[in-house]
Amino acid sequence: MAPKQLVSHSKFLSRVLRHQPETIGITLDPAGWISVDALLSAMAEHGRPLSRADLEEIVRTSDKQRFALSPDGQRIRANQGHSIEVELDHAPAVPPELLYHGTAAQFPPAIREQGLCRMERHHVHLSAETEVTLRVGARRGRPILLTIRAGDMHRAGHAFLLTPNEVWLTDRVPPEFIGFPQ
Ligand code: HQG
Repeated sequence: MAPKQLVSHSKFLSRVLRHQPETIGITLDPAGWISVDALLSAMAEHGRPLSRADLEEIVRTSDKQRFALSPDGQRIRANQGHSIEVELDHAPAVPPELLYHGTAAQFPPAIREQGLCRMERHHVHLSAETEVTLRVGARRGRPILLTIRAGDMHRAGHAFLLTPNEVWLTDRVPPEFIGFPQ
């Protein structure tokens, strides 16, 4: 499948598996899973035919591993980024001392006041690396890298979850744990 088509299908899958399953008449289970058969037939009915092989290619090649297939290959879900209510059962984990969050230059004044909030998503997304993280910030303006004292947060009782694709999730980051660039 052409890269452009892959990206278009991947965006569509993000929308139905994270935000609006009802637009193609599907319902996700409480952990966000849907059977691959049900998904593919609903997509076909809504003018988005996709073969199982192409779906598997999208899962395999998604740059951020946005989707996961169940071990038996019968079900699929988004790994993170949901706005609908799902219980992802990602593993609670002890974070490294420092994690990073990429944001854009216009946001730090509000973030200094409120900390990092999950906005439309379920969690605040943090990362142990800086390169991709800066690119995440660049989606919304001039990128700014925030340094999060995750070890201190954890010792203060904040829970962290680690997704299979190494995204660290937490409910919020209070301002006192955030380092801003000079
Ligand atoms: C900012 C995408 C003002 C926050 C990306 C961010 C990532 C605040 C934006 C993944 C704030 C929310 C996650 C506050 C947070 N005041 N602004 N108090 N608290 N913000 O997209 O972390 O393509 O919901 O800094 O590439 O940018 O979906 O989160 O700029 O990996 O797979 O509010 O989503 O991946 O934006 O991105 P988002 P994010 P996918």
